[in-house]
Amino acid sequence: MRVNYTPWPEDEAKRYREKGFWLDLQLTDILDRHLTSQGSKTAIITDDSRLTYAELALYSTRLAASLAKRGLKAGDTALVQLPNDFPFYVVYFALLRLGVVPVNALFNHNREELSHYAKQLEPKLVIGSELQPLFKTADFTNQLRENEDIAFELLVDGNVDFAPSLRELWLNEETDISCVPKATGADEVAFFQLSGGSTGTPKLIPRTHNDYYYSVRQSVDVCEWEDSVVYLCALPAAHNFPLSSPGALGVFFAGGTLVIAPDPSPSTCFPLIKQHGVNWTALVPPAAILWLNAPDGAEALASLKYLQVGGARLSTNLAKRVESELDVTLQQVFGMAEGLVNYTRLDDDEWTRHNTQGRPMSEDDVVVIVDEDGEPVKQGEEGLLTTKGPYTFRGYFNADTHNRKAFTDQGYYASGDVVVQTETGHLTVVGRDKDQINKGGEKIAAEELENHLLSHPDVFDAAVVSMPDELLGERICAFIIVKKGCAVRPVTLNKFMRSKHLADYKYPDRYELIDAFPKTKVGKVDKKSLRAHIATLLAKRTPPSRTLV
Ligand code: OOB
Repeated sequence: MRVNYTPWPEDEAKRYREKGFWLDLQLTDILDRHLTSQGSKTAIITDDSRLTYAELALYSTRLAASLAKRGLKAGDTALVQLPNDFPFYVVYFALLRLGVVPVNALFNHNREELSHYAKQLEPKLVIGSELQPLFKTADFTNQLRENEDIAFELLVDGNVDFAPSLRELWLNEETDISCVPKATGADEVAFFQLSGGSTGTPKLIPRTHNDYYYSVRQSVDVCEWEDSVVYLCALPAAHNFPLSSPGALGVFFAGGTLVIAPDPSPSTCFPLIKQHGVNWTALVPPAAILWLNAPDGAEALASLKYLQVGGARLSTNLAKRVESELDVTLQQVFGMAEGLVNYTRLDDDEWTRHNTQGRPMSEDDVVVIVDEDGEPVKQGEEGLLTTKGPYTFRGYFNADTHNRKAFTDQGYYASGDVVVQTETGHLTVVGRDKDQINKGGEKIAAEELENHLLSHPDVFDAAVVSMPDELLGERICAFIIVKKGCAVRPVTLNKFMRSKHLADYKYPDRYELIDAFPKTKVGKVDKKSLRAHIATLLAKRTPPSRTLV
């Protein structure tokens, strides 16, 4: 095992192989299987370029060869941050070919998140884009090398004088592609997914070739994709939803065409859908609301047959509106980067499509809904979702202590979602028992923000909770107890938080002064009552605290 991970128990691994779930194939097979029959078909369309399957395969092989020449080898790790554009996939497949294991940071991740991943992974390779200010100059990567005491190769997509240009490496026709070493085992970690997390430090999720390839094939099967699929990727490319549910990898597996949008706004997406005859896409609920509110939606979306919505709860009311106003069939998707993905099926009845978030995609997904003591609840009662299966991971990377909490004694992953299961096995997400905010599909760990807030000299204590928001579903409210004799203003706190260089979506949207936190019976901060408190203030339209004293 080159990159360390918690393997599946042997008997389960054996069953997944016997059932044909695990094929012992590399993820690169997703691409390479098409080369003889449809190499000349368009695989990717962006605003200003088109790539055939053959080009995507060739570019990724050339890049792999040139990285091998630079000394990178199977088992090395990489930190990659690229925007929604075709280089993301060239790099993804190049690293898979070499067995270099990347974490694909989201494009809005900032200095803090990237440094954190680098610290965990000690990457031998960093790839960035000049569209991201951190990679416009050498400062950030120099600091990274120094602070974390690591040495890595740096490639930048763009024209900078301190690093080689990424694209030139794959455009170089002189590259000797015979030097790409043979693929590594399908039981190896292929790449890391990012966890939304509920702890102070975001955790990495090792995904193997076997488990991920199965999740892609099974997703394609459930969605009945064929080579006629034209899918628009408008959500961040690295996210599990548009990458594999069935997402871009599903498109490549099915032999379809991937259209890439830089963002999910109607003004960006509608013309692309019209121009390229897009028939499938995936959105988070806030983007679906924007689409509903845009003029001429149904007309612009004439070619669109199916709209997936997931990442956060979609209300029944919105689910109905999506189908009636956009004239599409809705597919709800309730998934997690850790594994389990639930889909409503294309032939599910209207009630199921509008009121549930789907059912597990694999016959071997085991879902057990339990109460607070870990005892299974009766069918139809709400409880905590625990799960295991052929593509659900068995442990976060290098996080033994956290893993003991994240898994039950029987080895089931406890996702922290409160769900109800129907008789048909469909799940409705009714709440959450994890210290996380879900801001329109972006997950924020309360503890991560609390730690930053606590480092302010005038802050005595901090508790971060979600507050309701019409568009995003939830936003972030930070309750603050100020130290005796001190006074701070929300603007100062906001400035202080900005100096931490976090991803934009993580900054608190509101700060509230409080004298003391309400406590639960066992003496913990009672976040439920803080959430109720801020919801009441919002309902009464009470303006936020001006000064926290
Ligand atoms: C997807 O993955 P993550 O890892 O960003 O977030 C997982 C969490 C779930 O545990 C749940 O709390 C929430 O996001 N979630 C939903 C949901 N889909 C995800 N909550 C309510 N309704 C839904 N439809 O978000 C993800 C991964 C693959 C496919 C789709 C979404």
